[in-house]
Amino acid sequence: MSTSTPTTRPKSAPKATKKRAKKAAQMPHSKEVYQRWFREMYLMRKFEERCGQLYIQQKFGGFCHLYIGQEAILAGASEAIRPTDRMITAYRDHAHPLVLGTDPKYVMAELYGRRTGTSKGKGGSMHMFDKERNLFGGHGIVGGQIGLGAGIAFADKYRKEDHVTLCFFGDGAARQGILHETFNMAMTWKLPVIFIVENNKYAMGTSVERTSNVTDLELLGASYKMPSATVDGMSPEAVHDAIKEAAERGRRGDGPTLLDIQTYRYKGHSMSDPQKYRTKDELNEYQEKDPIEYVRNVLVSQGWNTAEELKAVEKEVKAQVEEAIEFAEQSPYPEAHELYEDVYMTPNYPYVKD
Ligand SMILES: Cc1ncc(C[n+]2csc(CCOP(=O)(O)OP(=O)(O)O)c2C)c(N)n1
Ligand SMILES: [Mg+2]
Repeated sequence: MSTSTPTTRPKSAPKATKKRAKKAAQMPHSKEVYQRWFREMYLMRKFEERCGQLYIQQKFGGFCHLYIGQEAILAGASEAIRPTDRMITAYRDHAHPLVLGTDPKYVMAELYGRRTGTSKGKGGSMHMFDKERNLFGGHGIVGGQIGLGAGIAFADKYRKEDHVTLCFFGDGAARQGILHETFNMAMTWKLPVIFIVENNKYAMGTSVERTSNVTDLELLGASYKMPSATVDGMSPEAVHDAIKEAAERGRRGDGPTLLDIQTYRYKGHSMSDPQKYRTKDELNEYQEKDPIEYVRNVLVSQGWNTAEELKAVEKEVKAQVEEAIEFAEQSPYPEAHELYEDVYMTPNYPYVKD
């Protein structure tokens, strides 16, 4: 099997990212943070590029929604929260466990439907969970996790624990009715939840403009007087700052925040999307702002790393991804009887009678 990967990296480092990196004489974060961001985002990107290839080779089935292009959101978010905080998201969820530190081999094994996967091979691409790292999935029902996210925050508030829940959903999910009921209750009860729209401009092939006369999603918080902001999702720093502020608000007991984070997915909605609804120019516009190239330029222009050192990091990450594939392919499938296990957590669940 070939290990060469198609790259979503622009051929030459785009001018825009160079300019952004050089302009900042004093960077807002330390060398270590930018180095971590580089490794993390490169891992998300390479892992997903390989997922795309493996899916086409029919190594695993089901759905496969790639996060490529949106990595700066998770890089910025993970730097702004505590390990005890919670995350919940939709089906575009392979990168979330990776940024939280789940070993890529368990994520890959889940994609392969193997028993060693994060959901014991019974969830697949859309249902990544990691209890230890407080990742509450991976949900396929568009918008379903909006209510669940508020529920997790409710539980934390009820137990007087100072965790914050990051509830991610798409621009399409933002149009679901559940958002309004949840926003109302979350504001009434001042729940420690951050509603994060990963606004990649499209819900499958439907643009934000085609969905509503209100295209500024930040305004969805207005009827509930929910503090809201629009954030540049191609900038890990901007995402970090917005989430840090929102997390502090939640922990202070001042309730939820809505963040409309502007991003872009370089690939189609899923693997079977001909992408007729958008232009190459639009894609190029965002690739010019590629967050991995931006962070690479920061590290090199600040003299924190040489280009060669970053190439060495890329090599390590690629090897890690290949190891994950190897692990997944060597792992067994679950047994048939396992279908009936892990369905309910509580043995004497009071609402289910034999
Ligand atoms: C309740 C429900 N309706 C429709 C679908 C089919 N569907 C799957 S993904 C999707 C688009 C959602 O887009 P968005 O929320 O913007 O997220 P993105 O895929 O862009 O990350 C739709 C309509 C679904 N899974 N669930
Ligand atoms: Mg979308």
